[in-house]
Amino acid sequence: MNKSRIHIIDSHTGGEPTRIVASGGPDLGRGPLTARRDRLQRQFDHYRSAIVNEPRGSDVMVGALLVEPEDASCVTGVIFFNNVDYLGMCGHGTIGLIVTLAHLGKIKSGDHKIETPVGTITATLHPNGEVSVANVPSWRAKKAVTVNVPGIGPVTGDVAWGGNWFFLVEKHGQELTLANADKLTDFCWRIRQAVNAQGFPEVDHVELFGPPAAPGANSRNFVQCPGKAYDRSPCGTGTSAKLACLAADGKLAEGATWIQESIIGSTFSGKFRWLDRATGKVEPVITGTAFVNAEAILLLNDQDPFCWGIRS
Ligand code: PYC
Repeated sequence: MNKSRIHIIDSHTGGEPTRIVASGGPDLGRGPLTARRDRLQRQFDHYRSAIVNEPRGSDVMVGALLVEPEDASCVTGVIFFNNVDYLGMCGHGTIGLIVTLAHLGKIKSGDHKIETPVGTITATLHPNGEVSVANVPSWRAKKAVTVNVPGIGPVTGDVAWGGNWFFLVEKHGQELTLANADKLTDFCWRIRQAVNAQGFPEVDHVELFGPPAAPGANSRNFVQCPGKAYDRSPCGTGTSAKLACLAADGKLAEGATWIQESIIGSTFSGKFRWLDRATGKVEPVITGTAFVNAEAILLLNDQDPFCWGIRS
């Protein structure tokens, strides 16, 4: 019997899980992270499924494979993935990654550069345990796009990049409560199909906004991830896309704080700095906390018919 072993460390960031692959993942060689992400997808996608899908994981789990960075000044490179595909960046996952590296004794408080397939970011571990992520440049690509959603009618939102592509909707008539999650899931999925069909095939996250419940928060969101699960955290890349839209609309000043609440009541704080007013590009900085909650060895037994996960 052939059993390979993968060392994983689980954490959650505002309720959203991250599974860091510390060792035992496939060897992707060297070179740009985009090429290594493509290699993972083409040749080793069964590892993604084995690590995050059932029976070891769940639709909510985000995986993160640590790889040697190209730039030696970076603490690591990372490729994020989920139940269906690969993510460009992941904000909650980066906060989980930093807390995990500290748990492993690999970093101390201070700034740490990390390579991702969509650019290098800087994460700061604060002495109080909070983590700030200075994300990749973010911007709004299109304001007020109206799509006709079958079974719903016209829905208007902005298309924005925050390390992943989002469709951000303010006016939707939905109640953003956890009890309503199934309905919100169906609602967002229909919107995504319509947005993809109507000229934005790259959009794979849908984000609804509504009034906050948490004291001091500016807004609550419901974020649907590419594989239909909803983000339990306020979504770092989604909050980055939101900050880009707020900046473009002049609704939030450079350096001012925005508190984004998730559907389960956890919060991130965000700020931005202008990179280029002409193109609307900002550098968002997202701050949150994560907790390591498991450390384990995954056993890949080639006699197990579901060794590589249940794939849809
Ligand atoms: O925090 O950026 C994020 C994220 C993306 C998907 C799930 N979480």
